[in-house]
Amino acid sequence: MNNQTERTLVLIKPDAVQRGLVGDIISRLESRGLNISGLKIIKIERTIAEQHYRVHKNRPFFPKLVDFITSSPVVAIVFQGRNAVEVTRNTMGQTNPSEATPGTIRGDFAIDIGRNLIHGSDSIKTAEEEILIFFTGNELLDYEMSTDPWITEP
Ligand code: DAT
Ligand code: MG
Repeated sequence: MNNQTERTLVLIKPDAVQRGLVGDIISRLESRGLNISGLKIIKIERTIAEQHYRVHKNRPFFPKLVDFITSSPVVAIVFQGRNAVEVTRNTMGQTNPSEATPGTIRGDFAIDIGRNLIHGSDSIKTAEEEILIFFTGNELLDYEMSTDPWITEP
């Protein structure tokens, strides 16, 4: 990883898995030019969900958020690339899908804030912390793609 490369955590949430949108969502981020460093399908345990969403623990929606994210499998992915955190957030769209711009994942496939399909880390620091919750070091690969120079100017 060069010093401009970032990693970010994506969770394809239970609603997206159940609706068969996993392929679409991965495809959008992959087509954007991000590379997959790690990927797995998991059922999140409650204590892990509470840790992942701990910044929201005093918000009224916290119990429902934890119920939802633990209700059915999620696909956890670490995407890697230049500005991966910001690029992923922009590709996801606004938190509330009814405000999300068409062309974004949430803006194209969702209407309810409680069913917004995808999680993406909101900063480089948060990404580092969140990745550690879901992946061990040997589950993450750092490799070159032959297309990299066609995606980012060296
Ligand atoms: P994001 O997922 O865009 O990073 P967030 O970190 O502010 O958004 O909130 C985490 C999740 O919590 C979000 O994806 C959906 C849920 N959530 C946020 N605000 C909410 C609200 N006002 N009512 C219900 N659920 C909410
Ligand atoms: Mg967030």
